[in-house]
Amino acid sequence: MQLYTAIIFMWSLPQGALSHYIFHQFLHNDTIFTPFKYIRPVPAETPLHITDKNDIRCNRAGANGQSTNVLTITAGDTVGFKPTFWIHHPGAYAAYLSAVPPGKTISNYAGDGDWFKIWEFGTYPNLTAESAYQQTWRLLADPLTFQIPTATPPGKYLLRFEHVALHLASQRGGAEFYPSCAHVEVLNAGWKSTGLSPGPTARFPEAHEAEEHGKLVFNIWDFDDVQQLNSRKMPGPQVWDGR
Ligand SMILES: [Cu+2]
Repeated sequence: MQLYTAIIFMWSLPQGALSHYIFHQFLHNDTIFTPFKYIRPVPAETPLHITDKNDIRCNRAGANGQSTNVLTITAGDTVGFKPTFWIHHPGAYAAYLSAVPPGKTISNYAGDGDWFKIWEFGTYPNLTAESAYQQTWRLLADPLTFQIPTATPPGKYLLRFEHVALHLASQRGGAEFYPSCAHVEVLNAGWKSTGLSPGPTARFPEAHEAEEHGKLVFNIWDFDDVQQLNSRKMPGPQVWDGR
């Protein structure tokens, strides 16, 4: 109980009292790259709020693209994002792809097009009201890794990683966003079009602005609501099923 109280206190500290974090290192299979290699630069660790509008796409200046590095990867590969500091805010994680539209380059694409979700992570499974918080939320300094779906159409994409911190989300505007965008070109030799585009898709910040109660305005300190997050009431659209 003492640890529980200490953690709540820490999460409740005013901004600036404790470092926040950003996701600044990209991972591909067994390699972790240097900060901002393949990831658009992020100028500060300060979290974003829904009022930050278009910056929610790729984090402040990153929305306009500055990195010229594009990493070539293959559908099915493992990729990941590593934070600058241990993640101390409970919340949800997701990764999205958005194809660079015709007439744009990967560097000048602002991320204002359609995104489809390829991965998400909420709480660890089998949550009970008695679970310790470390066993409920993923709160580590390790990279978060996931797979590029094997059915991903080949092409150049912005790969958007997002952590939505929910510790202050019991009030509208309280959710904190920690997005980062990587530049990737996905190869997929065996790919055949099904005639369908990956989806459902969403746009940012519109998707998050429209999230109803229980997704972004959400009291994680109410265990009944935590149970709902555990049952996949996640921010953003459904994960693409790969078809
Ligand atoms: Cu913080």
